[in-house]
Amino acid sequence: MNKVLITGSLGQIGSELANALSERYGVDNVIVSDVRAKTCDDQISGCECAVLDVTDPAQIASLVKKHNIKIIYHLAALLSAVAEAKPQTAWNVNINGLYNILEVAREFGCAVFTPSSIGAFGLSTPHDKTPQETIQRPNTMYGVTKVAGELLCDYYHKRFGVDTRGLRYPGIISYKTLPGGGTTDYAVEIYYEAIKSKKYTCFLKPGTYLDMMYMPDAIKAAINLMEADQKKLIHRNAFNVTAMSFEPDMLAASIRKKIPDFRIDYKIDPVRQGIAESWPNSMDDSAAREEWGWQPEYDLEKMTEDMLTHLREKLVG
Ligand code: NAD
Ligand code: AKB
Repeated sequence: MNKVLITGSLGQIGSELANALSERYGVDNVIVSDVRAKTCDDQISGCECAVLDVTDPAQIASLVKKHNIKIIYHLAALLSAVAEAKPQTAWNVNINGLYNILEVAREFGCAVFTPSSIGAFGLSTPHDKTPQETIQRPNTMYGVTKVAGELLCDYYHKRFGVDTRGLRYPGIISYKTLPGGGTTDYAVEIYYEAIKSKKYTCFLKPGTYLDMMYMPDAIKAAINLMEADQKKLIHRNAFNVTAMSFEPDMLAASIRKKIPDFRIDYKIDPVRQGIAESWPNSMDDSAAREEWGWQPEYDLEKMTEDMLTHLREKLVG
């Protein structure tokens, strides 16, 4: 069994991917890592956890060598809102961190999974049914790093034969670990507030459509792509994947079916509203469906039911 390293493992996606990979490949074959040390609040159990700053190439090389790592799920990054607040740090972590991972992968023969994002698109991109291959002129630091990351991964595959693969994730919704400071975070916060106080003040305007996906589908997509036959992967580093597209009022209406007196109001954050308006309303993910069989399981109603059930257990007991 090839050993797997996850970077940024204590974040929203990494904490759930770590458990999924441990179940699939065995805890002894998964090494989790993050720039901060694991605490008892973190949701990861079982596997060895290392402190690893991806901006330090020597630390990455040493960990990969020590555990004979052959597959890296590279999740360490700053998300869109945080990256707008700290653009220099975002460049360093998102670009130099990725470059360091790819260099180590080249040297030690590792396959690399790197998530891109709907943030890789911009205002001049077609917003409806956004094609797999289209205009990518983002105006955020997050988007700049995501487009550059897609291209860098393509380059390492073509020039050095590194088995790089990636997805353009939409907003990911989950109940285990809170999101790390993105534009789509409202779609997680709203469920917490629905349980806690039956009301939510949304920072995006009604009518702001964005692609979204429930965490089990996001984890399934990453694993299925990494296990896919590489001969079939034409768009290997930047597959559009989506499960649903909605705007805040639709999400509130879905919650109201389960909590009838839930209310939503609005206090717009101009930074995150601007970012959201530059992103697709809905993506075309037919390349992922054709090349490696992508098929989401959760739609809005099924996700709402599952989110509310689990959050009730978590917050109310
Ligand atoms: P997150 O912010 O929840 O977690 C990122 C983790 O990276 C954090 O635990 C943080 O401590 C760690 N980190 C930060 N700097 C680091 C460094 N220098 N070295 C090592 N670790 C460092 O993010 P996430 O939501 O889990 O996202 C993971 C990946 O998926 C990112 O590339 C993100 O852009 C992408 N993505 C996420 C979403 C989403 O909705 N969550 C959507 C699209 C793409
Ligand atoms: C963010 O909002 O920054 C992320 C993303 C869609 O990349 N959730």
